[in-house]
Amino acid sequence: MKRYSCIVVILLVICSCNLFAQQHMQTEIIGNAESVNKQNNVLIIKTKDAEARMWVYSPTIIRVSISKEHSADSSFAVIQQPGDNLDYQETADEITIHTSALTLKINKSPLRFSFYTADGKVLSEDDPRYGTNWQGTRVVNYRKLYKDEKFIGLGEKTGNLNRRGSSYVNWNTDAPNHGPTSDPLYETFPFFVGLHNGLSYGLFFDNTHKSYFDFGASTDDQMSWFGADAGDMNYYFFGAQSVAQIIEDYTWLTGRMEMPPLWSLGYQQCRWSYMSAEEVLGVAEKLREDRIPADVMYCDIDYMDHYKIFTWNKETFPDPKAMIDKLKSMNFHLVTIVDPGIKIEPGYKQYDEGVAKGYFATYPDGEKYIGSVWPGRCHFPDFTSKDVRDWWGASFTALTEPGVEGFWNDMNEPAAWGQDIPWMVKFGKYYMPEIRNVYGMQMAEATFLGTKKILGNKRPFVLTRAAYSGTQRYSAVWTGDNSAYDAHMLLGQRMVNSLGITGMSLVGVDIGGFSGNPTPELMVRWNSLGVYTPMFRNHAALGTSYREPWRWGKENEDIIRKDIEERYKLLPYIYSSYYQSHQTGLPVSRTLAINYTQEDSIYSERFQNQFLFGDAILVAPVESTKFYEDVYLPKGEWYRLSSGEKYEGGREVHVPAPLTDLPVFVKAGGIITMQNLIQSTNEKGDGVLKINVWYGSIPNTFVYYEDDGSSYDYQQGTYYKRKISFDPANNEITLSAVEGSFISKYNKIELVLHGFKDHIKTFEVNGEHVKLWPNTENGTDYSTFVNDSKEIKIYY
Ligand code: MIG
Repeated sequence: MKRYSCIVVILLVICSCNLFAQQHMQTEIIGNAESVNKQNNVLIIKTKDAEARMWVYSPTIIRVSISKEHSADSSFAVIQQPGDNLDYQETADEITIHTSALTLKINKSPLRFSFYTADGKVLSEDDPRYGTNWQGTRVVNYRKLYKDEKFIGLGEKTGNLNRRGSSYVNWNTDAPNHGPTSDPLYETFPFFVGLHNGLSYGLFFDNTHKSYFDFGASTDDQMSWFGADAGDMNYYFFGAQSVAQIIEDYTWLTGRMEMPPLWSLGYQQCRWSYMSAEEVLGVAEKLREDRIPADVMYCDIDYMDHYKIFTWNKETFPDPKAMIDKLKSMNFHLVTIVDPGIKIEPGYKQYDEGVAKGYFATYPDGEKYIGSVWPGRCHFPDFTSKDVRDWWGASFTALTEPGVEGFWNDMNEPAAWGQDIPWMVKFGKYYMPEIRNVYGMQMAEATFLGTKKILGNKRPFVLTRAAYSGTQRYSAVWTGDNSAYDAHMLLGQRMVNSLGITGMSLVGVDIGGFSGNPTPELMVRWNSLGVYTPMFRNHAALGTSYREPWRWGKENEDIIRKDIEERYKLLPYIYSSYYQSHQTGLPVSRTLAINYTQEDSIYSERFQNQFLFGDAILVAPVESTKFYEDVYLPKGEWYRLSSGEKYEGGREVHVPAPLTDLPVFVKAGGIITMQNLIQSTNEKGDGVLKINVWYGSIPNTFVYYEDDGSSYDYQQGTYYKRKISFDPANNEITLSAVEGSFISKYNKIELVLHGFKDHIKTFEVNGEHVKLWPNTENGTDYSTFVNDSKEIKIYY
């Protein structure tokens, strides 16, 4: 009884304190410009209580940072510096910053910011009444909302492609049972693209605190707003006039992915958990035996000794090196999981070292924070410190020495049972609320840079669950614990497409659904979609039914095999698409909003899951219970990949969608490089590169890219790159001279022409008549010639 009354008293005190705080939590408005001055490349405007700073990063990127204190100015996401020039004009009422592409008009009283194109069209403006202000430590920006305005982006978020009328919170969270509307999830990407009046702009709110985005959901559709619990109103405004260019600018600012190891693009087999070396090897052997192409096996948490990171269970995995050698001899690579929590156990290396060096998160008085996760009671490394990251990175020798090449970072929201690490816990100089959203990214950075160093000239593969803007520099992501039902499969696809807008190209979902048990139909359908998912991984939770391809009966296994085979045939195209991500930031899976921004139908709930896979392929996801589907084909002409059937776009079509044939289309003029079947990316294959071109009336180009798929030599020019151009007006297909010093593994080229029949008059390769063969099976025409590195001109 005494104890209870004590609690009641404490509660009363807390409540009244809260009331008191609320009464005194005023809305502070930003006020008027009182002074304006330029210091080098930054324009500084002071109001009574705040200060706004502006920098020009490029003609299409202007940064605005409004603060009451402007202490340290650092970013986890941004890797660029502002330009060294800034032009502005000042009148009695207004200050104007101009670039060749963008105008920022700043109203002085009250201080408001509005962005225009260079020719004066409104892109986006502060709400004239409220603009930026504070409520306590919370900083908020209210913006005008235009009648026709749509919003896309925010990365891994549930809900619709068009985020108008929805609101979201960024607070990295372990969300094991999330559904199609849950929020927040594991990752934070505070970047969105606004679209209205045929115009586009992007906005990146670089603030790591818990943040909020409301696209008219809670304002009677009068304003949109975003803000954070604390920190500065610090945003980058992007004014490029295409979604693709905005993505290019955003990834210029926050970085792009390196070339991934080719093996990571093959089929990946995972499960929580394959419990022993025997089981891992058994699954790998069965994949080979059944001739299911595959490249990757995983070890989930049970390979460890009592879940202690950087250890192996001596009973179930007695000789990791022997196991991995065996896997390698079968052309498999191994990925192992690591969690951040370090078990409290004197004598355990990482625990002893971490304690000795003070590498763990603490309470304000220096006492080490303890949270419980899989290993039991744990401490958590402070990944915001470079020393800690280096230490963590170097610890991977325990995994790399026996031969692990892929590193899966889980539970890094960070998750601990109870899911609410107290706010007063400190990571170096940061309190929990400021660091939570970047913790996973910092762990991924440590893992990537550490393993890269250990592996020498070999590319590591890193996969992380939690992330923040910029994570594409270090790691792939997956969408966490999804569930085995159709709506979740479709949600996953939207999240993959949305992550692409925010710079994450190498993205996967658990094919088959992590929680629950898929029906055979769902498994088959989801696997067929997995072919066109940037990272293709089959994974399942502890206690669920087994998901491997042979678990579904012979007939279904045959469909699954055929689909995985298609993935392997497409790898020369997929790998080139990753080169595009590496070069420009454009993702491999692209919401149609990137290329067909102005076609309204693509935002409808019926078609919003569709996407382009690379430049030329359009995929329409279909539930496992439907065998016909309505598909919206954007303007232009399209061919069904499986049948060659031609469709006029700019309209919806009703097409068959049996489990054996997901609706996949190729754009007229599309160029797709393929290879003949291999069982793993380690296999050399038959040396034939198939260049497929689908006839169309509009010229097109494709950059074909190849390198050794595993080293960093490409950064020194050891790659093979050529531009393939299709020019229907001149009846020409040209392969430019090869750039780079890499020798292609394909010594022959097979050119496959789809739908060209009526347009072929002759067939010449570099001026010489060459035989063109009709393929009666699929109606294409093909010809084979030597893969010469000089320019190759084909005339038909
Ligand atoms: O508390 O390592 O999302 O992919 O299989 C669950 C076990 C921990 C969550 C991951 C999931 C993984 C599982 N992990």
